[in-house]
Amino acid sequence: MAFELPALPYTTAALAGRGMCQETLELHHGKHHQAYVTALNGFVEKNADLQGKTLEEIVAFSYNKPDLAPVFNNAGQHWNHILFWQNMAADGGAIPSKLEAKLVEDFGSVQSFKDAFKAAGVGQFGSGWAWLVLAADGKLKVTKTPNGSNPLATGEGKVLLGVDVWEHSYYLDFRNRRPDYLTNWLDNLANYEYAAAVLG
Ligand code: MN3
Repeated sequence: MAFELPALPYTTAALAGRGMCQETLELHHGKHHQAYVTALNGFVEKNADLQGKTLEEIVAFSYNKPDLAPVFNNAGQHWNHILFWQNMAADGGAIPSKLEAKLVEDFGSVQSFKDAFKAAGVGQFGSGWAWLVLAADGKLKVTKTPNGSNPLATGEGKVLLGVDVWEHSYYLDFRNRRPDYLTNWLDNLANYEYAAAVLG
């Protein structure tokens, strides 16, 4: 069965008052994410090795295989964006107490977590993603990946939050100011309820 673009969990206008305008979401979801899904389906159609595999299996299978780099890029981006839409909310920014306690335990303070996350996003040269993951040692960690890669592929941990730092994610709202986009994302858009649910 072909992969499909998931519906957004809110309207394209829902985040406009929180620093992500309707046009950004229309283009990002309807054009960019759709293009990854369409490209991925095209690769699966032509490659029997990919058929019958879940998205997660295709990401793992194509990781670090130079001849499958286009497959990995599009499968990774499909996986990343499915997560990204869930990682934002119209009432984002509020951190549940259980997650807050874990952030304080592992980073020293909520602000230290935000500083580390923002530094990862700003420090990702070119396109990519910044992540909050639960690592195998049980600690929360911040990491970053280039282009379409993700912690599922690299094995860095279970993803609690991921933010898209490709320019298409913020250029209409923040122009070249990626640090401002990330500050706003953490304070007003991030769905910490989702992150807390993953933490369990
Ligand atoms: Mn994107």
